Amino acid sequence: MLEKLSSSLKETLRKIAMANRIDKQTVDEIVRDIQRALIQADVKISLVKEISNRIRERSLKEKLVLNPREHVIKVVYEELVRILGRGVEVPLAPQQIMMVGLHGSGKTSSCAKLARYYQKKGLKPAVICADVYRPAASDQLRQLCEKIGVSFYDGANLPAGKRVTEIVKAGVRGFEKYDVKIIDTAGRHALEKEMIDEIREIEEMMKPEQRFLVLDASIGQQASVQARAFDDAIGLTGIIITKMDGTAKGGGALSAVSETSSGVAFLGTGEKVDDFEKFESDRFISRLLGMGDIKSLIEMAEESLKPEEVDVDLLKGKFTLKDLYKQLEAVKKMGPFQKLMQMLPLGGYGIDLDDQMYQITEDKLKKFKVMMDSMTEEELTEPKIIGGSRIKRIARGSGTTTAEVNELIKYHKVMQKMMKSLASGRVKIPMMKGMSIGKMIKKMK
Ligand SMILES: Nc1nc2c(ncn2[C@@H]2O[C@H](COP(=O)(O)OP(=O)(O)OP(=O)(O)O)[C@@H](O)[C@H]2O)c(=O)[nH]1
Ligand SMILES: [Mg+2]
Repeated sequence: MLEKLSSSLKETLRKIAMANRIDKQTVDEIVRDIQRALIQADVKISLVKEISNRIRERSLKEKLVLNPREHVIKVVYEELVRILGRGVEVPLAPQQIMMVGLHGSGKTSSCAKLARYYQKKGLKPAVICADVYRPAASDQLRQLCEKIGVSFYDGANLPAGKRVTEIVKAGVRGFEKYDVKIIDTAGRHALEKEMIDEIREIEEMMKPEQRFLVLDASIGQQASVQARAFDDAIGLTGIIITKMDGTAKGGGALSAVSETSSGVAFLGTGEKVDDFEKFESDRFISRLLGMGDIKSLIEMAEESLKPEEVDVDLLKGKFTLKDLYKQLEAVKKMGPFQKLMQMLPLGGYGIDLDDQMYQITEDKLKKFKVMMDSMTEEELTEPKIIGGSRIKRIARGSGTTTAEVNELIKYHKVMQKMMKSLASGRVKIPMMKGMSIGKMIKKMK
């Protein structure tokens, strides 16, 4: 999905991490890369310009809370989230949902996907087919529903020549005991008056809580025209963009939609019924950037920078192996170590870690923990006392080598020194648990 955009943005972030300094020239370069990536993904030029200006402004003028590289990454991330919109709330409650959209946009498939979504959340969905124009329409929907064990109604029991509104009314009445009633409607080739009249009529009669427009991602920026027209007709509550798996233009549809009064609710990412996901722009961007849960990382970094959050004991200059251990645990809790390392501005130290090196680093940390498990209480609190014979014993006990134990001791010394510098106020490093570990690792390389 949007692979090209994703890989260019990842490359840009890597450049930021590797930059020696964040100055005007670097920011200009970053902005140019982002522009190129967004234009290729079909995002509207005016939006691209806007995001460029904002990144330039914010990167250079905003007061720094994080270090300069992290600050730029944060700005880029927040601005990308902003152009995609936040996504819309989709309540997990009993409700009626009406699906509208042009011919072939993916309404019928999305009805089944949506039913599956609610089913997985523990609600009981049912689907009503209100497409009497295409003979195969009801068979298609019935088959999809049968596959996932969802009840289905198409008015087959009503007299011939029934109107769409009668079918919907009978269906909703019949499914009274169901939580979520999803109504599929017929598509047309264009925004014709009859189609609009028909969906208006259904809308006025049923007053469905949700009115979802289904859009094919490959229409790109055209998305906003359609979204506006349907919004005028029935007041949209959300948009489902389908076929995200098959186009490089997904950025166009996504960003165009965020310009309308409605936002993206779901994404269709394939033909199978489970190829469907709730849209949350921050998650989506994190994934495009290949950064795990960047939002929580940024929040954590910011929080841990607040003065009152600083661990006083650490700053007193007494930094034991146990403290180191605690920090390692914190790193673990924060999720995949590799992702964290990728977030760190390693470039400033001229370190370019490839994937394999990340892996070794994580293994190394695991080993450190095993070694610490082989130490006595005294050794853990007063690492100074660990001399040659103790090192040998610890290595034997933990199945490691003396060189590896030495490395841990050195690791601890560097960290302790950094803590002391921090306490004296000479050096300012982010107190993010884990960030400091990362910096230490870099110093050791
Ligand atoms: N690859 C991919 N194909 C999809 C996706 N969503 C729908 N399709 C395919 O697109 C085609 C049209 O989907 P439908 O669900 O029938 O579209 P519709 O809007 O109901 O079409 P009409 O009822 O004719 O207006 C089908 O072949 C689907 O399998 C998606 O997210 N990814
Ligand atoms: Mg259909």
